[in-house]
This record gives sequence, structure tokens and C-alpha cells, in this order.
Amino acid sequence: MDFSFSKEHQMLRRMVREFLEREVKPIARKMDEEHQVPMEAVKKAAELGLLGVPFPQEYGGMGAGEVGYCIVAEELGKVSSSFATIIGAHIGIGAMAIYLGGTEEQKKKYLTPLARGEKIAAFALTEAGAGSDAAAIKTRAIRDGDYYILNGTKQFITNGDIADIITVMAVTDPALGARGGITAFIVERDYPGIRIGKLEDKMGIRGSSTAEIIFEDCRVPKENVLGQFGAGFIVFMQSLDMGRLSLGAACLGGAQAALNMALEWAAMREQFGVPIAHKQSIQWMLADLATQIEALRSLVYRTAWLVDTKQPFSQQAAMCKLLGSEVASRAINVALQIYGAMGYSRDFPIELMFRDARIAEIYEGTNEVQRIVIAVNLFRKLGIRIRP
Ligand code: COS
Repeated sequence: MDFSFSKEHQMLRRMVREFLEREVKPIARKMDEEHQVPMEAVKKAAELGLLGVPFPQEYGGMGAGEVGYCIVAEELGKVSSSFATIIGAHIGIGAMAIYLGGTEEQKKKYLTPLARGEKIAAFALTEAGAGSDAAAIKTRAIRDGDYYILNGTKQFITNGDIADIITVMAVTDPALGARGGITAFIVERDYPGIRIGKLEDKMGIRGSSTAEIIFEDCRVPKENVLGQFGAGFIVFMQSLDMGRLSLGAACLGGAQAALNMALEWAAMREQFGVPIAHKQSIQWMLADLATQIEALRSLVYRTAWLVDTKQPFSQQAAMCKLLGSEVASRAINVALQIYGAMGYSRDFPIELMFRDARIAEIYEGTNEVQRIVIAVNLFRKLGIRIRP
């Protein structure tokens, strides 16, 4: 067993940390207040190769594998959940669907510009009636000669209004459902019949955009069926497995940042004549947090290793997302408590982190869905099939 990071991975961590300190940290509050995607910073991240970290170099990526991508996600999570969300939706699920399910030709045509950061990706699954129950989507794709005609409305799509390429899940045979009746498509933003609807006004991650995408007789060439016809549900679930792991890594970063801030504050803030770090009530909060963060770190990087060594990881990815989002929320809440009224003030970053963290328990599959995925895998090992 070797728990050390390679020299290349350590260099990658230093590089992304410097980039985030320089380009993202100073604008984190502004992104939140102005409710704007920081396109300039996204462009600079692309120039450093940060929009294609896990993908092979032959498709324009950095070739740093899943361990490399989790390192980047962790650093992103320390500095800005909004920025982590933009990059996570682009790499972790949007472009990832093409990497996992796409043909060689599709990877060359679409994954390469995405990995180079010349184009931005979004992942369109959610609809008004299909959130946790992903197979309940209603968006239809009907064949018309060399095209499929898409009709339907996708909701809560991260990067929805800034994406150039959208991976979309649609019903091609309602009778078959998740097993053969759903197909994934690669849709270019400028195909006719696409309209951006409502932009969500959110509690947190306000520096990322969340949009409604409306398909009205949108014509998609038949070559843009992502992978195999009828296998869209599987491709999307596999992409979500990957996304849940990197989201867990981003949560690890957020939790670690909160712990670091709480430690510094506890060492500095004096009450009753001593720094509050001397109080056992504070020490125990910090000790519990550090323990949970350490467990999360092991889970995240071991799961990334499972991916890089091509072993099954779906159950562990769900655990990363579940534990990660809960540890991050707890860590930020504890940090806020230790900061007291200062933590509640907009003068300090903790209130922003607090608002940003909540979504991680909801998006990319609610934590209830993660528990379902874990339970299904547990019983599957006993040969028992349980229904979600
Ligand atoms: N990898 C590969 N195959 C998978 C898979 C995965 N991660 N998850 C499911 N499948 C396969 C199943 O094996 C099954 O095929 P078989 O019958 O041949 O074995 C098929 O897909 C249908 O699976 P299942 O019956 O489990 O589908 P359900 O409709 O019951 O849904 C959950 C299962 C709840 C896990 C799924 O709908 C889900 O993940 N929902 C959350 C969606 C989500 O994350 N939404 C957030 C918005 S997108 S950012």
C-alpha cells in the first residue's frame, strides 16, 4: 500500500492552489453578490488545462487521471464552491458522459475542445417530474430521417446558459424505460430549437449558473446519439458515479478550509483571559471534525484509485458524495459556531461557505439517493435485488 501522491500530482496541487489564490479567491464574494459566472477566470483555468484534468492527452486532456482530478476538485472546494460547480458540471458529468459513452469520432470531435476548455459542457437530465427518479424523464426524441427531433424541458442545469455542448438524456421508447428506452444525445447549443428559459435565483453557489433548457423540435443529427442507442440511462448513471466522487473531493476541500479557519480563529480569539482553543468544548468540536475529514480524505482518494485502476467504484462514489457533503456542512457549521457572531457576518467568508455548502446534499443525486445506491450495492453482493 502506498498512500503518497506522485511528484506530478503534488506539482498539480501547487499549480491549481496558486491559480485559485490569485484568480478566484479575490473574486469569490463578488461572484456571489453579482450572481455572475466569472468567465474570465474560467478562460484562465482553461489555459492551464484545468478544464480537462482527468481526460487522456490524446483527447486534449491533462492526463492526470481521477486522482489528479480529485486533487483539483479538493483545491477548488477550498476556495469557491461556485467555481468548483462550474468545473465539476463541465468535467465531472457533462464532458465525462462523452468520455465514457462516446465513440472514437465523438470523443475527437466533442471531448477534445471540451477538455482544452475551448468549449463548455452541461449535463441535462433533471426535469420537473424527474429528479431522484431519473428514469421518469419525459423529454422525447423521435427519429426523422437522419435526425432525432427533441422536445422537452430540462431544469436546474448547471452551466445551462453558458454551455456550448450539452449531453441530454431523452426517451426513445417509453415502453422500455431505463432498460433500453432512454438514449443520450450530444447536442450543440446552436442547433435550431433550443431556448434558455428560467435562470435560477439561488441561496448559494451564485457564481455558477443554473438554467432551464427548452427543446422545441430541436433537430439533432443521428450521429450524435451518445454511445449506443437505448443505453443512455446507463451512460448517465456512470457519469453521475464519476461526478459524485469529484463532488466528494470538492466537499473535502470545503471541510478542510472550514477546519483551518476554525483552528486559526480558536488560537487567536480570547475569552475569559485565554484563547478559546484552551477550552475543551472547542477542542472536541475540532478533534471530531479533523477525524471525519481524515476519514473522508481516505475514502475519496481510495475511490479515485479504484477508478484509475479500473475497478468497480459506484458504491464508494455514492459514499464519497454522501459523507463529503455531510462532513462539509458540519465542518462549516462548526466553524461558524466557533467564530460566533463574526461567522454570521458577511465580513467573513463563512456565511458564504455555509450557503454554498447546502446544495451538495442535494445535487448530483440527493443524499437519500446515495443511501439507496449504497444499499442496492450491499444487497447485490448477497444476490438480493432490492427496489429503490
Ligand atoms: N452504473 C451502471 N449501470 C447502472 C447504474 C450505474 N451506476 N445505475 C443503474 N444502472 C443500471 C441497472 O443495473 C439497471 O440495469 P439492469 O436491470 O440490467 O441491471 C438499470 O440501470 C436501471 O437501474 P435501476 O433499476 O436501479 O434504476 P432506477 O430507475 O430504479 O433508478 C436510482 C435508480 C435511484 C439510483 C437512479 O434513478 C438515480 O441515481 N437517481 C438520481 C439521479 C440524480 O443524480 N439526479 C440528479 C440530477 S443529475 S446532476
